[in-house]
Amino acid sequence: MMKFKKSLVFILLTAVSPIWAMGQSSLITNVVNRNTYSLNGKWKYIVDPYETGYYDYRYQPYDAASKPWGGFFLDKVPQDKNDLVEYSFDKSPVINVPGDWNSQNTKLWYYEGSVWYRRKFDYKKSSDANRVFVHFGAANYQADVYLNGYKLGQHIGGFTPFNYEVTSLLKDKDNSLIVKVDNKRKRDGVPTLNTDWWNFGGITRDVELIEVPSTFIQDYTIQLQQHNMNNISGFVQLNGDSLQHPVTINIPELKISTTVKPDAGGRADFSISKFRHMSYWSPENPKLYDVVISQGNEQLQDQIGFRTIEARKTEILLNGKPIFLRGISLHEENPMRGARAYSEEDARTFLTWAKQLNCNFMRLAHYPHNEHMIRMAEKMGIMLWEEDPVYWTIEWDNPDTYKNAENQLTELITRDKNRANVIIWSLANETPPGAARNKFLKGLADHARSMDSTRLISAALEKHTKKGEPLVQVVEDPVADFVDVVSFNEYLGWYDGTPEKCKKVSWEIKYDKPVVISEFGGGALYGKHGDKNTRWTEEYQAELYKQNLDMLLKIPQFRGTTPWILADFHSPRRLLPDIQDEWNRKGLISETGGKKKAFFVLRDFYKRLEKAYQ
Ligand code: GCB
Repeated sequence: MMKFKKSLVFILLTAVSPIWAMGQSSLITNVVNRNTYSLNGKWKYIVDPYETGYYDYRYQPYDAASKPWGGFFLDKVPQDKNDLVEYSFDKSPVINVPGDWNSQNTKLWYYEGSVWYRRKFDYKKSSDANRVFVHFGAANYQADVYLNGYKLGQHIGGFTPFNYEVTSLLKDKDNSLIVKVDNKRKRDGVPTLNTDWWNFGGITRDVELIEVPSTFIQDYTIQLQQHNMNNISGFVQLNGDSLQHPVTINIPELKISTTVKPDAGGRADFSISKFRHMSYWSPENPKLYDVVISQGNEQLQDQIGFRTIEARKTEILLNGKPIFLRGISLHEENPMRGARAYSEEDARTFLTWAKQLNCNFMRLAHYPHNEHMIRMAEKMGIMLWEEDPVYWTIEWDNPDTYKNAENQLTELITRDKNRANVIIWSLANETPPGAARNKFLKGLADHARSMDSTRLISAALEKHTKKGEPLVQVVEDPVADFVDVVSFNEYLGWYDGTPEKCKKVSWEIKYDKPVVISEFGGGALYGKHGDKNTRWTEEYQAELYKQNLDMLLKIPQFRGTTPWILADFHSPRRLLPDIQDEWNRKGLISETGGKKKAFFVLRDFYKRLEKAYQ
C-alpha cells in the first residue's frame, strides 16, 4: 500500500510539475523526546543579495516553473567541462546551524536579505514502514525549504517551529536539503519594519529529522483542567492510516493508566479524575511527572508538571494561592556572544542570572524563544510569559498580517501548551489603541482562549497622563477589558522625566484585575560611575529602579513586574558613540557579564517580596 502510494505520488509529480510543494505538515510536538537525527552542524551557505538563485532574469521564481531550468535548490554541479553552472554549494564556505549569520561573518553583521543553506546527509530508516519529517526550531524570517530538488514548502515567521514530511523523497544516501532564509523586514510582516532589537537572520534553531511509525502520536494536551485541581484532561491526536488505534496515557507515579479510542479524525479526548495525591508544580516545587503516551507499537514520553493558574479579582492564584510575579524581561540574545541564543547552555546562563535576582518569573520578549529555554525554566522553577511578535505599529487592517500573527500564536501555543511554567500568553507589545488594532487583538485573544483555556492572557499596553493633570498616570485601554492580567510599560525616570518624578505621580487604574508592570528601566553603561543625576551611570539606573519600585508598591493591584531588561542587547536604534555603540544599555548585566548596581536593588526588593508572599 505504502509502495503504491509512493509511486503514484511520483507519477503525479512528473506529470503535473516537478516541483512538489507538499505544504507544511501539522506541527509535531515534544520533539526532544522523539526518535530524531540531528542535522545541526556545518552547512554550506551562499549569500544571495539579488536572489539570483530564486528569480530568473524576468523576475519569475524558478521553483514556480513547470520545468525549472535554474534555481539554487536544484543543487547543480557541472556535468562536463562545457556545462555552465554559476554557483556551487560544494565550493562555498560553511556556517553553523543553529546560529544567526550576523555573528558568524563580519560581512553579514548588517545583512538583511537571502542566504541559501545546504546540508547533505545519508539516512536509513529503522523500518521501511516508518515516516520521516524534517523539523526546524525556527528560521528568521521566511524559509523556503527543498529536498532533493523538490520544494517542501515555505514558512513565514522567525521564531516558531515548522516541519515537513519527507518520507517519499528521502534517499539512503546523499540527500540535499536546501533552505533559502530571507530576513528582509516587511511593512506587512509580524513584526514589522520597526523594532528595537537586532534582526538576526538564519536558521537560528535546531534542525532534525524525526522518524515515526506510519501512524503516530502527533500532538496532545495533558494538563489540569481550568479551576479544577482534581482533573487531568486533554486530547491526543494521531496522524496516519490507523486513526482508530486505542491510545493509552500512563502516569505511573500517580497510578494513572487510561485508554481511550480516537474519533474518526484520530483525536482522542480524555478526562481523568481518579489519581493519587498529586504534588503540584510551583517555583518552589518544580515537580514533573513522567508521562507515557502509547498507541500501536509507539511509546512517547514527556515530563509534565501539573498546576492551576487563575486571575481572581486582583489576585494571581497559582494552585489557588496568591503569588507575586518577581520577574525580569529577556531578549533571545546572549550578550556575551552578541548572538542569538539557541542552546541549553544559553538558557542556563539566563536562568542562573534570573535565580540570582530572586526571580520566579520571566517575560520572554518580544517573540517566542527557543524550546530549550522553556523546558529548562520549567525544571528550574521559573514561570514564563510568552509573546506573539505583534510589536508597535503593524498593519492592523491587513487580513494577511492578522493571519500571520494568528499563525505564529498557534505555533507557539501548540509547542508549549504542556509546559507547566508557561502561565501567560501575551498578544502584543505597546500597540496604539484604535478600532482596527482593538479588533485585531480581540481576535488573537479569542483564538488563544479557543486553543488553551488553562492559561492567562495579557498584552503589554501603555499608560498616558490625565488630560490637564500631567502627574496623574492613567491606564485605560479597550484591550484591558478582555485580558486576564492588565500589563503596561512605563518609563518614568527615563523617557518620562527623571527618577524624582516617581515620587510626584499618582496612578488611576480602574480595572479590578491583577496589574503587572511589563517594563520600566533606563540605560547605564557598565563601569560608568557618577552621581545619581547623571544619565548612563550605574548610579542613575539604580536610583531609577529604587524610585520606580517604591512608586509601584502604591498601586493596589500591583502583582508583578518584569523590568526592562536582564542583559544589554543589540539594537540598530541605539547609536550613541561610546555609550551605546549599537547596544540597548537598559540591561542589568553587561556584555561582559558584569552586574550593574541596579541588579542588586532589584535582587533585594525581590527578596523582601518573596518573604512577604510566603
Ligand atoms: C519599550 C519596548 C522595548 C524597548 C524599550 C526601550 O517600550 O517595548 O522593546 O527596547 O522600550 O529600551 O526603549
